[in-house]
Formats: sequence, structure tokens, C-alpha cells
Amino acid sequence: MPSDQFPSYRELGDRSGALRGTAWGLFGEGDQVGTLNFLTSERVRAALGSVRKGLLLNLNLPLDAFDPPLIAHRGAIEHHVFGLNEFHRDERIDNLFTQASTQIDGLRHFAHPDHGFYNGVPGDRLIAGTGDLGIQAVAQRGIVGRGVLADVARYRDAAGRPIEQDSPEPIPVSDLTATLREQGTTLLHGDILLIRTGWLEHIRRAGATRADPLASPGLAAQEETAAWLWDNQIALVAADNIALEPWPATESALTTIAEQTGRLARSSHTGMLHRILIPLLGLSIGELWDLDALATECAGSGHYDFLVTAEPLNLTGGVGSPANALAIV
Ligand code: UVW
Repeated sequence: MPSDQFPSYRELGDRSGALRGTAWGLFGEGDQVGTLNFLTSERVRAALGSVRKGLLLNLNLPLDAFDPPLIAHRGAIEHHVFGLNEFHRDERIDNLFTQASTQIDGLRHFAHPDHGFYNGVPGDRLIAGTGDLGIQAVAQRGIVGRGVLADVARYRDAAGRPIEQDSPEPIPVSDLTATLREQGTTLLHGDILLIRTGWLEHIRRAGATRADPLASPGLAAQEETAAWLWDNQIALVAADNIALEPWPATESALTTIAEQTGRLARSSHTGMLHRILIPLLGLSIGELWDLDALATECAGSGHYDFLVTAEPLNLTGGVGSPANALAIV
């Protein structure tokens, strides 16, 4: 479908029946990658024009960046290096949680309790060994496109309103648009949007003294955020914080009918923006992306667009993956 023919977010709400409020079927009934379809060949080719210096910047934290882990159930990796003889080395990683460090969360990660998983795929198909909505579908196409950094932390500092880093402060769409305006950055359809909240820099500085329980600012859990991302035809959105949106999540207007009526117990996911972005819109998200060096480079050059590549693990049925992301400025 040509990009000007996609329904707006408001129009998604006018779709009938089970499709209401969703992007299901717009990229094809059996679609596996959602908004990554916005990254057409023409856009990939055009994105090459955002490379000015040919400088490569790693956007990944080490796999073992957080020990103790940020989220308790995602334990630290156990890396074993061994040799069959003294002239040989092999290795094994145990306890790898694909979402413990810089990551992409794929379309298996969240269902909407009232609607289900992306494109209506039944949850019982989303098990190890099956491919439905798995991260392998992303790996097999790869992610390459025009990246845009929205350095909200820098904008808010300059505006004299620093983001409160040890709190689940919601970052509204107005801050995103003001940041882009201040930077002189124009979004294009199919962009990979990278949002710097400054949280990762804060956590790095805090080290072992980081706040417990953990809290992080992030994109406001509101329909306005989802609408803005969809209407700009963002292919992938990633941030330098723990959950893209504020953490811990709080009850919001996004609290589902299942929870409001007591059919589903409220949980740490109640009110999350994840539940719109991933299952309803098919928007994969990135978390814990290391954007600090990129931000320094962009501030120095005055250019906030570049090429981004990311190649998740080719893991059949994977829920998420280390991002393996690069910016090429
Ligand atoms: C959190 O759990 C904080 O987010 P996610 O599951 O998306 O990594």
C-alpha cells in the first residue's frame, strides 16, 4: 500500500469488529513484521544519503551490562569458554535473557488483553519451535533505514526542565515534537526513531548505587503517543531507557476493559503503552539502546539523521533479541 494510503490512527478506530483500533491486515493477513514494512527498498536506498562521514557508532551495551540485572527475573548471563585442547576455544552462554540488555522486543512480546496478539495470531501458537510472529522474521529481512535521534534529554536540559531520572516521568508528544523542532529535524515515513531520555547515562553514573526499586522516565502511556508514532509511519522506535515508556507502569487511560471489569487481574503491565504499540499496531520496540555517543556526535555535527542497521538473532519463534544495532553517521 502506498504510504499516503495508510489509514491515520484515528481512522484505525473506525475499522469495524475485531479490527477496530488495530493495523491488522494492513500489511497482509499473514504479516509477521508489522511496521517494519514501512521500510521499503526505496526508503532503504534513500537512507544511504544520511551517511555523511562513514563513522560507525555501536548502539549496544554489553550483554552482561547489568549485574545485578535491571529486571529481577532476567538473570545475568553465564559465559563459559572452553577448549577441546590447548590450541582451541569454544564457548557456551547459559541463562541468556534476550531482553536483559540492549534489545528489540518483537511482536510476540505483548498481546492486548481485550484483542490478542498482532494480526489475531492465537497465543497458543506462540511457543518455542513455532515461527508465528517470531523474531526470525525480522532477522531474515534485517533492519536498515534512516535513523533519527530525538535527544529529549538535551532539549529538556537546555529548556531548564531536566527530566527527573529516578521517577516514571511521562514524556509527552509535545516534548518529542519540540525536541525535533529545536534540532531542525524532519521525520520521514519509515524512519527508525531513537529517543534519548538520558536515563542510561544516569544509571551508568549511579552504578551500584542505582535506585531500588528501579524507576525510569519514558514515552507517555497515552493514545496520543501511539497516534503520533503511527501517523508518522515510524518503522521502529527505540530508547535508552528500560521500557521505552515510564517504568514502573501506572494505571492509565490504557487500562484494558478486561482489567476494568475484573476479568484480568491488574499487574505490572496494567496501563502500558506496549499493549497498543506491539499487538495493535505491529510496532516492534527497542529498549536500553546506548545513544550517548551518538548524541554527542549529533550535537557536534548538527545532523540528527543517519543510517541505522540492526540484526536480531535468527531465532525461530524468538520473543526478542539483542539489537545488534549500529548508527552510521
Ligand atoms: C520491562 O519489563 C521493563 O519492559 P520489557 O518487558 O518490554 O523489556
